[in-house]
Amino acid sequence: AVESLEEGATILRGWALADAESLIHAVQQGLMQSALRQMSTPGGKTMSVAMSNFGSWGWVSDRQGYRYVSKDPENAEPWPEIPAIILNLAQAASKKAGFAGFTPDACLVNVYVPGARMSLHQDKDEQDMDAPIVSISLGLPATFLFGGAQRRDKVKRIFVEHGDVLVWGGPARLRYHGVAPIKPGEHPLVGARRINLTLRKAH
Ligand code: MD5
Ligand code: FE
Repeated sequence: AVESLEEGATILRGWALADAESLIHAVQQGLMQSALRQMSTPGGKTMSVAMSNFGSWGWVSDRQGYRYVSKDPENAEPWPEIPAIILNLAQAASKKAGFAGFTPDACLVNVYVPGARMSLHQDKDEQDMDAPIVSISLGLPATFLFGGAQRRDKVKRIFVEHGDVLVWGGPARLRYHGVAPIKPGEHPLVGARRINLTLRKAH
């Protein structure tokens, strides 16, 4: 089922379901090379979400700020390649949502345990704001917070679950957004976690 949320924002419910086991396997393989870690914010807090990256560019946060880097600071090696199964799914989803020719060079892996959350923010560390962002949800469900162009704007709550794919582009690309604290639970394939794969064109 394809739902349009707002101009530029599309939910493809269950779009990743058929590939879920292969996606999870590919994520686990990549994480053996670049392990999950809890990054610090520039303000010195530890993020509740554990992260890693695949692709030519990986998003990192530390006391110096937010940026994309080509090597994993933990092992000084390039990030693992974006697994083909993830890349193909993201390209098919973006095309379905009306963004042909999406060539992501960054895949952020976000892993949420119950209680983990992501506060309201904009994604503005990428150079190409014309490219959409594709987000693949696996494991425990979440309440996605979809705001406006300004932090104070009213926020819509969107329930996202295992297999859902969201495409954010055009006027939705710079909306404020976040994730409410994950509720306790156990997912049969993933355990007590939510995995979110976020594909972007960073450069
Ligand atoms: C997540 N991750 O569920 C989300 C999925 C992040 C992040 O927010 O920065 O890692 S990406 C959601 C997104 C991206 C760009 C625009 C909008 C939402 N939006 O307009 O709401 O872990
Ligand atoms: Fe974001």
